[in-house]
Amino acid sequence: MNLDLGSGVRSAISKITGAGVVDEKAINDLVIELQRALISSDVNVKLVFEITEKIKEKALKEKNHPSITLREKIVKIVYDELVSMLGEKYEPSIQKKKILVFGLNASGKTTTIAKLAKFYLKRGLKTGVIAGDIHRPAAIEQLKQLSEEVKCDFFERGKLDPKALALEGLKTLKDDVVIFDSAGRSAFDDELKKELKDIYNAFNPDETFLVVSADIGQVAGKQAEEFSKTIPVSGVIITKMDGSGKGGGALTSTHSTGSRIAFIGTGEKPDDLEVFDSTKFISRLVGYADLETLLEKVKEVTEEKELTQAIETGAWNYTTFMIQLKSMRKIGPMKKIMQLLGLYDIPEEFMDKSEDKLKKFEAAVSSMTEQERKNPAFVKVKSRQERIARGAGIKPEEMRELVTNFDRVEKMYKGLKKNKGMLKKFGNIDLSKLGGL
Ligand SMILES: Nc1nc2c(ncn2[C@@H]2O[C@H](COP(=O)(O)OP(=O)(O)O)[C@@H](O)[C@H]2O)c(=O)[nH]1
Ligand SMILES: [Mg+2]
Repeated sequence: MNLDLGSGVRSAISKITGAGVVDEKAINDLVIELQRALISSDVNVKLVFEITEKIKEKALKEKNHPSITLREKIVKIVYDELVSMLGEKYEPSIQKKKILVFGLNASGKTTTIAKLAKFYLKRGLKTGVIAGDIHRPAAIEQLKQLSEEVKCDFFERGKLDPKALALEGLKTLKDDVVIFDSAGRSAFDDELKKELKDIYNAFNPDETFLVVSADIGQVAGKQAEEFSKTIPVSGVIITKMDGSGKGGGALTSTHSTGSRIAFIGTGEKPDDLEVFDSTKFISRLVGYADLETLLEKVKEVTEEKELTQAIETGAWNYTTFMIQLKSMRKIGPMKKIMQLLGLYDIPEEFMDKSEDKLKKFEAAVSSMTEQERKNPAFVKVKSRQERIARGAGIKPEEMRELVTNFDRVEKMYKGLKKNKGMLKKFGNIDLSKLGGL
């Protein structure tokens, strides 16, 4: 099964956001789906069970904050646990420095160096690269071409010994940022270890980046561990995140073996590099720009359900009324829909409420007490209306207008309820899809 991690995680979360009731079964469904998504992205099975066990425990035991729904709470728990699997955000220092890049053959070192050069150039630092892969004939030419493409300085001395090359390169290049492209091997052997140590001592880098391809999944962590026994690894760069189904394994194993992820490569072009930020990464994986948007989304879903319930039962209160007003504002020409349904007696004033009036209504509803919102009868009391209007900063007649409108809507839906056929017709319409009408 080739399950993309993002869609797997989204599908898992939908077991909660889309569930009729959030009960133990819904939580189990979420956990099973999440396990499936993570394992198929090559995340270590033991780690997956640890994480999902924690999610389950917190989801069932942790108390709800009064203003957060159970759904929101669970989504947030999942989000937090996923973020914790990946470690902290990397913050690249924008200053003069020497960077040594290393890793096995074809992991993406040379491509990544062009990306890094572009990254620092864009931030106003003069950048140059040293062609240190002297074992593969085409490697020097590849780096030369890339450096022309990103417009950074380039240094090579053919097959000169890498130690001498590092020293000469540093003397010749007068750049703020100097990046050394080292040779890989097909495996991590003694020859490579010795060469890396020599370069490290001669070049004396401020940062050392190990490049691994996402394709190797969990092996990334082991590799980082091995390399760091030879020279310090200040950060791991995981390339080919765009094309691999094993990215989850590469990311989590790197963090769990004690290395930090510095950048990720997301394509072959010099711009396809991202500073690694676990929070942003997970937000995107989950499918939302940030958690606030996520929570907002969850809220909307819940509101939609409440609204449907109010429509079906005819039991309105000021909370559902407000949701109704907001959703109508999104839909636009509600009148047209109503007419299509054969409902002509919608109060004109209600349909044509201006933005301004809507805001006033919203202000009024928010200065009601919870009790008033749930029991519209309370709002009929004049002294209460006066208090609400004062709290909302609106005129008493505007407050009365709100109450009148509420009564009309309630009556309309009660009428609809009697006409079951019509209600069914109405219920079958997916309001969210009518935005373009
Ligand atoms: N799709 C994709 N391809 C990449 C990425 N990084 C590198 N590559 C490709 O991987 C191959 C090996 O890259 P190269 O930089 O030559 O690896 P090196 O041997 O470690 O220097 C090349 O075909 C690159 O275009 C990436 O982030 N995404
Ligand atoms: Mg190379």
